[in-house]
Amino acid sequence: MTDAASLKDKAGRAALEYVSDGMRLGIGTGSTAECFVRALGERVAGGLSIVGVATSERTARLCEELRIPTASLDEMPELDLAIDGADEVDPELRLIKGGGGALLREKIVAAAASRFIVIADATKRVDVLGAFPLPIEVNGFGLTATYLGIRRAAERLGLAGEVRLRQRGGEAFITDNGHLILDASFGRIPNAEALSEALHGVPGVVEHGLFLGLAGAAVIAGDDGVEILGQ
Ligand code: ABF
Repeated sequence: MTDAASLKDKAGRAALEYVSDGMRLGIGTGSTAECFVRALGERVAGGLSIVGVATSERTARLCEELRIPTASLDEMPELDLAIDGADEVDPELRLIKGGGGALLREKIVAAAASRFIVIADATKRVDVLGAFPLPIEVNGFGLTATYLGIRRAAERLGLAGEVRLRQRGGEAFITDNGHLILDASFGRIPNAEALSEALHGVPGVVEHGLFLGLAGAAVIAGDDGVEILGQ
């Protein structure tokens, strides 16, 4: 049985196949994305010429440490490729992301790229999204009102479950964008598109972790090797 860390590394390294000289690259957050960044750093040290846009302060620091050239999305608003991890991947490449708290910048960067490729170990593959609690980034003003709006929107779709404020070290987790995150344990989400639309209609919701119609392919590393979903 291959351990998760080596599967993440395998997925991260396999994604290098999609990177070519001169690319404008969206670079994701999380441990699998970190494997990709470290492998990318080796290639940059070997002469690969790319410029990256980081999706979190943490990723930006790692790129700086590895001497990977970066720019802001404002400086480079059109990207050739984005590579990022995920918490769940379904057969149609719908994703749940945001376990790392970077979903807002990750979604903006993924949408700014001509091609978005997900990297993950095989444990992230699901038939139907929802076992992983859905991260919802909220403004924080009138938090309870937003919470109630989220619950009502979900209930109208037949979804219910605990919606918890994400904490870190006993304090509310604050995203790089100064927002809060509510993690919604709705269970199986049979119609992710309907839930996505409903959540975007709740005042106070800034963004959520359903990434729909964004990923063109997924590089999935399992015990039997690396599988490519999509193209
Ligand atoms: C980030 O990576 C998040 O969107 C996602 O939650 C996380 C997955 O983390 P890991 O790769 O560490 O499993 O992109």
